[in-house]
Amino acid sequence: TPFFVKLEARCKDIQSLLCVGLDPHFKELQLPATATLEQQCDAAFSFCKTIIDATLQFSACYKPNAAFFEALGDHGMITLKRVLQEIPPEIPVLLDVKRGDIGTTAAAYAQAAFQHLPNADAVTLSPLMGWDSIAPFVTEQYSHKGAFLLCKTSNPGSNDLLALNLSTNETLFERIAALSQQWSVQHGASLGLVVGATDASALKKARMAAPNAWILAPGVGAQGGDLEAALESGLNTEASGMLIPVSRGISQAEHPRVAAKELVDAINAVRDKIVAG
Ligand code: OMP
Repeated sequence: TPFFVKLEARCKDIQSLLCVGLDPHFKELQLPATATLEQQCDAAFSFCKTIIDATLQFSACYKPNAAFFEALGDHGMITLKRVLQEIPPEIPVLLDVKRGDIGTTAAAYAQAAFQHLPNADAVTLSPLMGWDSIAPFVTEQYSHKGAFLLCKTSNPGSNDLLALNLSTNETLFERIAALSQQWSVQHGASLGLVVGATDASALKKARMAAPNAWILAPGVGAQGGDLEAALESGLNTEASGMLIPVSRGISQAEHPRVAAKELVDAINAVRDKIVAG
């Protein structure tokens, strides 16, 4: 099944655009500073499993960030694999790796993601090196996989480069949005965009440049993004086409299940308002 077909089916099935982040920050594992790597891996696994179990019925997609597992060394990758095995097969998994390199190297990164973690359905990528750096993740043997391209990220530094004006009278991030649509059509690739929920105006512009793209909009919760404004700017004409990833906003809540449900309800309230016109 192509990635976006699987994602759309899941979103419809449970009426949710919430993407639950699995980011086992060391600080959240409640371990002493002297904990061994093995203890950290065990705690990271339990942390993720607790979040998965609490949010199963609300999660359209899970997004583990590979950084927190790579930080745990050899055993970290095994831990990541174990975490992915806890996710039921009908729920898409977006592996957050933010790769971007020349084609041959990108092919090795694609293998690292999809060969060794077969439950990963899609990845995050930096598009700044162009189509040949993206192709290995979403064509040929991986043509059923998906990729979200960093377009206008949620962090303050995203204005340093991504918001610059080009001589073509558009910003760099708008060019990325338009290019991703072009690549999707030209190569039959499943490409979405990452546009931070911290910048509603950028979301509006990215949506205009890529009317059909799935947009992943991080920044709700710990980074202070305005959920309603983000949705109003980024949803497509069918009040869909957007995933809201939340990591700390769920993991640090007193009751992750309640936090996830409240997020889904808040998202759907905006969607209903849009549908009602
Ligand atoms: P919280 O702020 O705790 O919800 O975590 C945000 C997650 O989304 C982290 O895993 C980030 O790496 C990721 N993220 C951003 O915060 N900003 C971006 O622009 C892009 C991503 C991402 O690609 O997911």
